Amino acid sequence: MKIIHEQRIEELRSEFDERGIDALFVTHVPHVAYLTGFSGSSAMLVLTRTAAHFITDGRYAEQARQEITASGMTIHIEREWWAYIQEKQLPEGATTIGFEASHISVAGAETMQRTVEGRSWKAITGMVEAVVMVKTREEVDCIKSAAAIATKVYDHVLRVAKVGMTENDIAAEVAYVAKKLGSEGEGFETIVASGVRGALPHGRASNKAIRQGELVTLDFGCRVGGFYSDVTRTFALGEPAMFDRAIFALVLLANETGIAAAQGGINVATLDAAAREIIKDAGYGDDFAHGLGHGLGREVHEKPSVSYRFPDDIAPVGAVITIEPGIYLAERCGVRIEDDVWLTETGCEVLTGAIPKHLIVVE
Ligand SMILES: [Mn+2]
Repeated sequence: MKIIHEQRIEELRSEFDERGIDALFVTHVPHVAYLTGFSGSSAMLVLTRTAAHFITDGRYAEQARQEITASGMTIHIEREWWAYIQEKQLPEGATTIGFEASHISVAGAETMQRTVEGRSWKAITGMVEAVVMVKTREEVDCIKSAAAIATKVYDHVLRVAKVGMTENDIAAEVAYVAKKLGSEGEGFETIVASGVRGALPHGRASNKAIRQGELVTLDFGCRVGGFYSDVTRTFALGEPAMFDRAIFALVLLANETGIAAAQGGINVATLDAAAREIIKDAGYGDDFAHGLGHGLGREVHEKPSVSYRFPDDIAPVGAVITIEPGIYLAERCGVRIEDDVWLTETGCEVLTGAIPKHLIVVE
């Protein structure tokens, strides 16, 4: 991993001229992790053309020394980062400093610019994102391990689910089993949306009891080595209505069509359209009210956003993205089916392929 951290830093430096900067402050902690391997929750990086300074506080001193292996990286342990940077006159020799405009508060940026004196500033967006979008095999192996846990969790849910259980009961099983199987954390609150609540794309589990014949949409994340899997499956408790089955079949076809179209270098709006067309053609275009997917890695939602909203964006070879079409029908039902895929030159590797996605009817 040492090599990849150094490569990513070199890639960032190679864009300094184009961006009009001669130093970069990386303040988004997941980005710091992608560039250094550091797994703690508080750190920043100061990059110049020739130097790399990693700054964390005393809680992480030992961890930083263990985890940071990139050569040429100086570790600093300090609590008041801006004052320290000013005192040490970092970044050495830089006149224009780029900072991650999407990852610093207005108050934080004001303090930074007031404390670090005598430099000019440039708000930077999307620069680190573009570099860390491309995942290494080791990183993808972590997502695969997280997906393997998800496979077992879903199998467990199908074995214990029964009519009369609440959505919270299901969410509790997911949390318990995932943790027992080695998941480091959930990443987001587990979504369990049954029956009419299925119409809420982000319906957090509630105290609603699940009734006979209802569809249940389960969306949950597991984490291994700092990397997430993000999976949605829809199953039925007892035989569902023919109509619900038809909606399910449509979403499954859209999911499979999206996966078949997924390929490194594809325009995200084109990929979104491939799956969306299936749902649109059937007359449910307005009921699929979100993008097809999103990048996945150290964060549950990363770039690229796989959506019609970003017609200029490309999903590069090496990106891990989700493919998650859904149909949400108010006062009726909802279905979403989500897989995680790693984009290659010729197509994609499905990382969640072991998790059954045909309509399972739990009796
Ligand atoms: Mn997702």
